Amino acid sequence: MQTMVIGIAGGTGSGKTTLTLRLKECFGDDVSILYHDNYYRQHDEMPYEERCKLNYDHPDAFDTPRLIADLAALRRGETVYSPTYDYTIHNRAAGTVEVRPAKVILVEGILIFADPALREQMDIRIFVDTDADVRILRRILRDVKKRGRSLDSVVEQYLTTVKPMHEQFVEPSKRFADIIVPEGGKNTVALDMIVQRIRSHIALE
Ligand code: UZR
Ligand code: MG
Repeated sequence: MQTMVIGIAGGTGSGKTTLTLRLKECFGDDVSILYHDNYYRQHDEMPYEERCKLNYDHPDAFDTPRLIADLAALRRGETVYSPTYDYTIHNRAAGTVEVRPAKVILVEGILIFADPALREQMDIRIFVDTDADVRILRRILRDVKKRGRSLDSVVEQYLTTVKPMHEQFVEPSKRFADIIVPEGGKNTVALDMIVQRIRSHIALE
């Protein structure tokens, strides 16, 4: 089986996860997903207050070699056990998720195009491009409702790390994209085109 790897990058709150989940809904078992966020490094020795202050928007925050190794294993037809992450405690969670080999592997994350070794593994690179004002509004709602944050902490984090790291690493990585999708999963024209491309790959395999 020839595996097709599709990278889905973009700033925080851009709509990457929505696009990824739409594609998964369309193709079921033919698509597997690796989330770079699940490969955030583990910081068990560090107290919670310290972990809150870490820079999670820098490429070094991730164990990218492990993600690359898992992607290689999937290509060889092996099932992998991806770590999981708990944003509410800023640390790796206890369980793992089983990720099975599939005709199409989606790799999702803000910084997946910033790492050359990872980037080279992708057959198609998609960058979800959404205005910063829309992204921060989405991020506030999401982090307060789903990631256990206060409004003040989201604003503080955005200004101290998220925005500067976006400008330094995420935005410049857009140059490596094959396709730029405005607004992510709600862009039905772009979604249809990507779906057609995946469908033709699946039909060939
Ligand atoms: P998405 N993040 C945290 O806030 N805490 C963590 O422990 C790990 C990650 C945030 C990270 C990044 N940044 O902006 C975001 N900060 O998760 C990426 N600060 O996730 O693409 O779903 O927004
Ligand atoms: Mg997301």
